[in-house]
Amino acid sequence: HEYKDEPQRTPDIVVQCYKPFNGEPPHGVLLSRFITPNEIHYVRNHLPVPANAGTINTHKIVVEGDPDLKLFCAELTVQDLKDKFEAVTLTVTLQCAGNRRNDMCAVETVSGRAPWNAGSISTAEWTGVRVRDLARHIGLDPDRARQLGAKWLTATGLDWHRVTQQHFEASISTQKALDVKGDVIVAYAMNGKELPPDHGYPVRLIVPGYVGTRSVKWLQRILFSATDSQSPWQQIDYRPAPPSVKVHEQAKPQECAPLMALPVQSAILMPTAGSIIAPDQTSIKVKGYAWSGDGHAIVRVDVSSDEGQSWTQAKITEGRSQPEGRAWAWALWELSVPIPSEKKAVGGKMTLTCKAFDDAWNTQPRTTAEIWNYRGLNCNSWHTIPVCSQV
Ligand code: MTE
Ligand code: MO
Repeated sequence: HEYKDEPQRTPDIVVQCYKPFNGEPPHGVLLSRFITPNEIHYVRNHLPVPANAGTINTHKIVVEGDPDLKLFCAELTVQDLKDKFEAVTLTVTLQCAGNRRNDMCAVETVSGRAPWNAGSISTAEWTGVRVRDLARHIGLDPDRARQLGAKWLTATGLDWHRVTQQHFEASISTQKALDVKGDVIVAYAMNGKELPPDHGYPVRLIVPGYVGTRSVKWLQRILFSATDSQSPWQQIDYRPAPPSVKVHEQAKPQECAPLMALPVQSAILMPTAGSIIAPDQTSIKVKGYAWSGDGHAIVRVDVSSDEGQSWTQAKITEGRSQPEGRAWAWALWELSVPIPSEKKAVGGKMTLTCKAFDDAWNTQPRTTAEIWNYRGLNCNSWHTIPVCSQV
């Protein structure tokens, strides 16, 4: 009965898990739009959708500092956010740390629950107010934060873990939160509409360029303090261990850094794995996305049809003109790949692989094995899918 207040969801979403709800958009639809429609934006919940989230008229968020810091404490309604602070709209791609976990599962069993395919990533236009402005409202700017040693911002959600009696919570550095170029906002609109229940109604944090889990939904409190959240989501879960760690009992989370800014990623969404090449087909249209963390723009995407021996540059069709150093959204790309005649033989097999480069010329690791971790986090190796000719 914990899950009795779950919202209605479109049957189009590909469900990874019902309780808590996790689902990814159908890949064809995801790829057909630069901005993902609200109804099919991937959903990653750790807990039941909170029933006590109030409405956009009654909900309040608290912005405060640890008592030692002697900052003001502000209680703000959504109307206060709209009245007292400048509104900003940002196009942001959110990606779950579990995106492409299925590729990690293919190397070795992982403990992360949902075997996400390459669709736990989506892009939306988020409207809200800058956390930098909220901090200034309680007397905190970057200099003051440094003097006070207020290194962390902790965001608390309204969703609740019945057994451990904890609200969902995650932290980011105050440096990122207050950076003019960090673009961290408290959002009250998604693609021009109120946030849907699954995406944090009525307000959520948006931390562009960082792993999705820092963008805390159903936001009830922002706290500045010297230490980060002691929640398991901050201290344990989102810390990739080296491949030598096979099970949770062997892990030493305190020796592993938490995921914050994510590395460069790309994936092929069209064709889908296992697609059949028709006998008269001489080429195949390959399409996908590429994205990099921390505001890095995608500058090139290459595709290979021979396991990475040779590569051809794809055409970036959307997402090329984003603000410098603040390219928070993905790029979409496509390429027509010729099919060599020997691959057209009955039962002939071919693979398609992509990799992207960002504007710091970071690229993706070749194999999944070299970055495998027992939780199946942060899979950004070359993305390969098999296709074959008719049998
Ligand atoms: N915030 C709260 N309060 N509870 C959650 O379970 N999940 C996080 C993050 N914020 C979560 C949360 C994770 S892991 C991800 S990837 C993103 O929300 C997903 O956001 P979305 O469901 O809007 O796509
Ligand atoms: Mo996530």
